[in-house]
Amino acid sequence: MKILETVKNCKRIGITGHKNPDGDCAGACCGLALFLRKAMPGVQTDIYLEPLPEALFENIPGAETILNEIPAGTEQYDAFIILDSIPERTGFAEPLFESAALKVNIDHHKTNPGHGDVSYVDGNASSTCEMVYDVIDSEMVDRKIAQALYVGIVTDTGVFQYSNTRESTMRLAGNLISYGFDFTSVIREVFFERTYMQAKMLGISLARAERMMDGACLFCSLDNGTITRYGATRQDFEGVSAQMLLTEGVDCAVFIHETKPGEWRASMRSGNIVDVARSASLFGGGGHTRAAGCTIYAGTGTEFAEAAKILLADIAAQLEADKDKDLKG
Ligand SMILES: [Mn+2]
Repeated sequence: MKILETVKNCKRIGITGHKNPDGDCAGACCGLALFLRKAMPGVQTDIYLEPLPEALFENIPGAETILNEIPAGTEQYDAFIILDSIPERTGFAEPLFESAALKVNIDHHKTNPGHGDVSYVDGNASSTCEMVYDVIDSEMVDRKIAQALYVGIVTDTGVFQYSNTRESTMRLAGNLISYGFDFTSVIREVFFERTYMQAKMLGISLARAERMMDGACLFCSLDNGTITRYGATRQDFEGVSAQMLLTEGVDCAVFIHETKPGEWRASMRSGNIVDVARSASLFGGGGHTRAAGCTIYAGTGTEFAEAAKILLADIAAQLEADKDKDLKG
């Protein structure tokens, strides 16, 4: 797929990603928008996303042009592109996709069946940013586009440590840094640096985490009372499950926090065995084999405990099945 062919003759193009945008989603939206604005100068290209965390806003070129709401009187788009997401997860911009003349969907989540008139889904791609690089014309890439896409690759590969990192991912990253942006500070600010509140919430989560399944699973849940007492919000828990996974002997980390009363967000990471996308799908969630999430609606503590039991039973079953496989050689 080449995006310029797909959207040729379009005069108004809209782009969005998923709710609670991360580096890949925001980097892909901005990178693609910067390219389209350059390649199709007479065309209006708008980006719709929820407000970005500060580190992403500061490090993704083009982020200052993101619209956080639909301006009054916005007309139908000739083409509307959803990146790194399915339509249901896009949030406030979804009606713009539904009403667009041409609907395009580009995503690397293997659970996405593909939506719209033209879709490009590659579950093996490290990131949607890697796929965006594929669909744009490489000779038009500049330092800003390169940096936006680099942010997404760094985010979704955990700075090239996750198993979704391919040789082609490294080659592309090498190509992107040749445009000369300050990749050292990009990596630090986008991936490793935490806000004070994030550091605090990480500390609390790690202190409360419990080992299960002979130490192969690390589990932590925080209820809304605890979270509001500290004044934390969802973004303050970014990276907790990934950090939990770095504990010796752990193959699966499950971090669940109650975002608002009765609504629990589960974030899961795994090392080599557990397919957390499968476990997340039990509650209508999804993601990748090694990183996935879902939302659990449970009004009472008992309801939540029951739901958590179902999730953990699936993880235990997968670990058990792997053990059997080992025994059989
Ligand atoms: Mn992604």
